[in-house]
Amino acid sequence: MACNLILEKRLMPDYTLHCFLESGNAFKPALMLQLSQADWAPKFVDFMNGANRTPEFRALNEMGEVPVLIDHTQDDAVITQSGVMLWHLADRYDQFAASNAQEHREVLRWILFDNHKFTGSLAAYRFMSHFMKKGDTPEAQFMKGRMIQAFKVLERRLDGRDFVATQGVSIADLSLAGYCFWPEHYDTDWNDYPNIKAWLERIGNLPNFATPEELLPTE
Ligand SMILES: N[C@@H](CCC(=O)N[C@@H](CS)C(=O)NCC(=O)O)C(=O)O
Repeated sequence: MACNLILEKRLMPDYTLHCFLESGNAFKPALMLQLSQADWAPKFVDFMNGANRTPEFRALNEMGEVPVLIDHTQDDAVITQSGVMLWHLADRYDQFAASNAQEHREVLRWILFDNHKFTGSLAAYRFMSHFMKKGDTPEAQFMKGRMIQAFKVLERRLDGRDFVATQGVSIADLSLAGYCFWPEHYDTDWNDYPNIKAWLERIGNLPNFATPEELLPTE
């Protein structure tokens, strides 16, 4: 029995991430885990067939949202909201975090902007346009307008800066970059946003960077 327990512990990764490839929200913690060279495993959620709306999934996350991170090093703590995951992992690996109160406010400010305005509009427009093929509806066009406004905010912010919230890369950058590697899915050419393009190249050049396709499962 004790032997089995020890074996199970050895086979169990430190983290399980419930996720699927198309989810930029899942890519945010996946990228953080990858850049931290953490011991983690993805667990596929069949989102396109409604797996996130099942009672089993809601028992895990009452919000019915992907991603969900299980921290096996902390009594299988269930963590939802990618921003909370990023914060949790930054604490654990002591990198990409804020190092003083002012940076703390900046990192949080940009993660909130990302969740509400940037990812909030981009992911909705991408879903309507690329996946539902309903990009011409007034609702989709409204979201596209919000998305472009959010792009302009980020483009201006990155004028003369390498990263969004702190001098070096922080979890705010990882949050904002979550959906940025599929520009063709939301009619965007990053050449139109040279500061964002250069910032994405900086993120892509971080040691151990991997793409969503390399990190997230399709089945
Ligand atoms: N703010 C959340 C957003 C998560 C989210 O909206 N995930 C999508 C998949 S990428 C989802 O589960 N949507 C289901 C729904 O909105 O009901 C986060 O950052 O984790």
